[in-house]
Amino acid sequence: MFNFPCARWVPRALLRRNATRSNYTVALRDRGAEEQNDEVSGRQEVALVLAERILQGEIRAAARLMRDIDDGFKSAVEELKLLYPHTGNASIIGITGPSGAGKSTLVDQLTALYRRHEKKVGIVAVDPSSTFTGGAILGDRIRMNRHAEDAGVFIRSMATRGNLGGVSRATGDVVNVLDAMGTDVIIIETVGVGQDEIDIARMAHTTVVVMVPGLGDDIQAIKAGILEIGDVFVVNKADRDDADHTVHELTARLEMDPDKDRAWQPKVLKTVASRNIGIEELLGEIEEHGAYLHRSGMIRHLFEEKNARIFLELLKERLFAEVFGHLEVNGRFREIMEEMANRRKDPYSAVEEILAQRFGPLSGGSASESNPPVGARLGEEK
Ligand SMILES: Nc1nc2c(ncn2[C@@H]2O[C@H](COP(=O)(O)OP(=O)(O)OP(=O)(O)O)[C@@H](O)[C@H]2O)c(=O)[nH]1
Ligand SMILES: [Mg+2]
Repeated sequence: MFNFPCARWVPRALLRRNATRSNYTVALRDRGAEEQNDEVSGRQEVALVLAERILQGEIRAAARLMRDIDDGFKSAVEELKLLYPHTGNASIIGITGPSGAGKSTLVDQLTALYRRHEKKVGIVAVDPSSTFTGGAILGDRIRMNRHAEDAGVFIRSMATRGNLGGVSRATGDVVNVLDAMGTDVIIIETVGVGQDEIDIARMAHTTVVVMVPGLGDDIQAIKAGILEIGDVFVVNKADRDDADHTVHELTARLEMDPDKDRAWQPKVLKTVASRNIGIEELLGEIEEHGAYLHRSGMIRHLFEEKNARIFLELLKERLFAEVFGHLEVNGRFREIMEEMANRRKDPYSAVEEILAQRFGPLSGGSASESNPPVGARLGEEK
């Protein structure tokens, strides 16, 4: 029922010890050799130098760490700890919108433009609804093919896997790897439908919501959430007749926003991504929003919110794993389920007992009364 990834947890002290022993000969082995020598100790030594290599901008090391993140290897966490001090420099742009709206085409064009400005670009294409071999992801790769040979562009696809913390955490980790590697601009593409996508969009400093003509008639049906997260709106496929109608509808809908007096007023732009029309204006508006974030101090607020979210999520996850792991191993979970089924134990007392056993007497009586769960509080923030 509960699936914890079978990660190879490596004690930190051990990693440190190996740190002094390891050298670049180990690091420079190719992937095949690394896999053959995939004993826990072998992987640690290789893993250990990944962060160093990433900080020197080595793409292959970054790709390797991203695979480890995807596979849920806990050694990846050690690398992420080393990289964290070097993050916080990249501009992070989220591109979201319905399937087939032309997001990847837009990302491809934006990337070409950023490259002309000599910016290093990282692209993370996330498809939470697809399995790993999803065609959409392959499509993303193909559409961005022209950047494949460019060392200044790094493309990574993410899908829902058995990750601890889910696709949104893994995406955040991948973004941090790119950031630490010295990537100037990181573009995250998601299909904007569910909570996962909204969580991912909240990682971005600037979120671009992509719509297409025809959605205009249906605009009431567009999830309010999507409108709230947009800093810039794009009506792509503006080569179609009804583009102006959609722009009009979207603008009207944004004006109904109760927060419309906020300092940043999202604009609605038109693009024809497939013909590279409107891309410079879009990039200009993204930069304008970035400048606004810095000018107004909002960027600090974004970082604080993001940091709080990540910290609380991790804390929740680790506490849960810490407590539940024991319960499952010693069979206590089963017993509690039986006691509850027989009405001999209520869930409130069961949880309080378990927590008291693990952490000592609880302060302030029932946790559920005095302290709303962190997740609930976090959810209320927005
Ligand atoms: N007519 C027209 N077609 C476009 C435009 N932009 C993209 N397309 C086409 O629309 C199709 C979908 O484009 P993608 O870039 O893959 O769209 P996407 O939003 O990334 O799709 P998913 O990742 O599957 O959600 C492709 O066939 C593109 O060539 C445009 O401005 N006009
Ligand atoms: Mg796409």
